[in-house]
This record gives sequence, structure tokens and C-alpha cells, in this order.
Amino acid sequence: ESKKSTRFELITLTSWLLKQEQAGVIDAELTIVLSSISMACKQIASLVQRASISNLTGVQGAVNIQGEDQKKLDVVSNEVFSNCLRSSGRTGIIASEEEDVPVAVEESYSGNYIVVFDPLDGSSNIDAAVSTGSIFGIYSPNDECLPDIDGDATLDSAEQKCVVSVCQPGSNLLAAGYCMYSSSVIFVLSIGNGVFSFSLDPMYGEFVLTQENIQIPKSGKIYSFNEGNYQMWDDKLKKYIDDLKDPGPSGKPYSARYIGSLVGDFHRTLLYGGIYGYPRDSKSKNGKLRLLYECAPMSYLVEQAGGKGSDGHQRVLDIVPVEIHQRVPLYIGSVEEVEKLENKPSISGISP
Ligand code: P6P
Repeated sequence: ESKKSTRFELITLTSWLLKQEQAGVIDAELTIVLSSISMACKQIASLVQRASISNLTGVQGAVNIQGEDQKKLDVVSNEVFSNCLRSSGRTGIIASEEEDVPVAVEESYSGNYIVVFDPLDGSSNIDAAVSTGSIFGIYSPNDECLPDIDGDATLDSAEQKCVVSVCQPGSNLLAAGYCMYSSSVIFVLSIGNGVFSFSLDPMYGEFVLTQENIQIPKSGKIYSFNEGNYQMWDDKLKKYIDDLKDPGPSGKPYSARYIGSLVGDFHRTLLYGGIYGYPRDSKSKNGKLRLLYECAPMSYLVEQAGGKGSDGHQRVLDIVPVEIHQRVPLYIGSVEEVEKLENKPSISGISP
């Protein structure tokens, strides 16, 4: 009787995407967009790994629309992402954290997909070689969109229409994901049928499937907030955090873990459970994180993994952005921890 070979089957991201296309889950165009995004992430991974060798640490010397000092790698990563999307020939509009307004892809050969992204989130960590990541979301085509065609970085009515078409609720997302640049480079993706992770094998530069249909634990024992802002939070939130620190009958309080990089903090929360939060506070009325290319893609992923993404009152995916760099408070993670926060009676009587 022939011995069945126990060949270990490596499934690369490329072959996984082709299988999804053959199964009709995504079309060929979206397959190409996702493949071009993974190419961008591989290039950024290499740039990040070698940042201090190739003098790519430090600031660019410019300030972006967020009012943040742009790091050299912010600018380079944005160019890498934009170029990969342009050359895919399947993207119509790109909206980046690093661009003031949505940018049209050349009319000559382009598709219709709308891609929103933060090319290098957490870049303030680069100089200390702490985890960073790229975050992206893909919306359905919308060919009424004529963004900044005259290139004068101001929006006329047609261009304004484009901002409207880019500003879709996260519930419209066709796909979303991130690539985390950490002790390993991990590409996490959902196309609407669960969350899958692919680790970059440096031996031959391919993302290899490592986890299928990731499910976030229903509850966890880790909370991830920047407690340096504690005094600026409202009473309801202070009470919530204080309760997590209460050892209680088990004698074990929650653990605090905070990297200060959304992708790293989210990835740990996705796998281990618990809650990540970036609340509003007296200094930032809507919190710090951007709805379109940070909160919505992460909320899409966490819901695909059986968790919740909330702004404290409503589902993040239900929020319709009114401008592309709009900020919202974010509470994301295990159902138990997020619901406990949403249902906490506001002590001061004034809901945050
Ligand atoms: P803070 C990075 O700048 C970022 O946008 C997220 O990646 C991260 O979670 C957050 O800001 C950290 O902000 O105010 O705690 O340093």
C-alpha cells in the first residue's frame, strides 16, 4: 500500500487569493489590488528593517495635514503604497493619511476600487525599532468620482463629490487588513469570510498562511490604553479602568499592555483578547485615531473575528465619515470588555 506523502503544504498569499477568486469570493480585479498591497507591504517591511542602516530614521522636515512631523519613512511608505496601487491598474482613488485630499489614479489605465490606507502607522516608534504597521481598507468602485484633477490641492464641486464617495461607512468595506512590522512581518486580511494571517518567510519573500479564521476570545485579561491621559478622561471611563484594576475575588486584576502603535496593540488584542482603547479626552474631543483608515478597517477585522469595535456609543462601522481625516474615539476587542464599557452608566450624567 503506497505510503501517503505527508508533504507539508505551504499556502502563499498569492495562491490563497487565487483560490478565493476561483471560489467567487472576490473578483480578479480585487485579487490584483490585494496582491499589489501585499507587494507594497513587503517593500515597506524591508525599508523598516533597514531604516537605521539606510539613514531612513528621523524626520522628513515637513508637517502633514494631521499637524504631525512627517518621518522620512512616512513619506517613502506613502510613495511605495501609492505606486503599487497605481501600477495595479485596478485602483481608481486612493485616500492616504499622508495626503491632504483623495488622489485619482491616472485615467490612462486604472480601475475603480477605492483604497484608503495609513502607510506607516506608529511611525514615531521607528527610531526605537518598536512595532509599526500599514493599515488598509478597500471600498466598492464609484466612477462618479473626479478627485483633485486640476492638482491644485483644493476641491471644486466635482472633487468634493469624490470626498463624499471616499467617505463611506466601514459597513461598505469589501476587504480590510494590516501588515505588522515586528519580530515577524504578519499580513492580516479579511475579504468578508473570516480573518486570515500570513507570515512573511524571508527565505523566499512570500507571505505564507499561518492562521485561518482567527476568532478573538469572547473576553480577555488585558487592557490597552494610554493611561498618561487618565486625568483628562470622563468619570465613566475612569471608573471602567479602575474596575479593571480591581483584583476582585480572583485576586488577579487585568494586565496593562500598551505599545503606542495601533497595529501592534490591536494584533495582540485580536489574538489574546481584552480591549484596546483610544478615548476622547479634554484635549482631543474626538480622540486621536482616524475613522476612515484606522478605526473602520480595524473594526471590520475585529467583527469578522467575532469581536466589537465601538466609539463608546455606536458601532464604528455604522459611522459615515464627513471628511477623510475625521477622528473618532475607539474601543475595540472582546465582546465582553467592549460591551461592559458601552453599558457603563455615565456617573457624571453627561455622556462623554
Ligand atoms: P499616543 C501612532 O501615532 C498612533 O496613531 C497609533 O498607532 C497609536 O495607537 C497611537 O497613535 C498612540 O498615541 O497618544 O498614546 O502616543
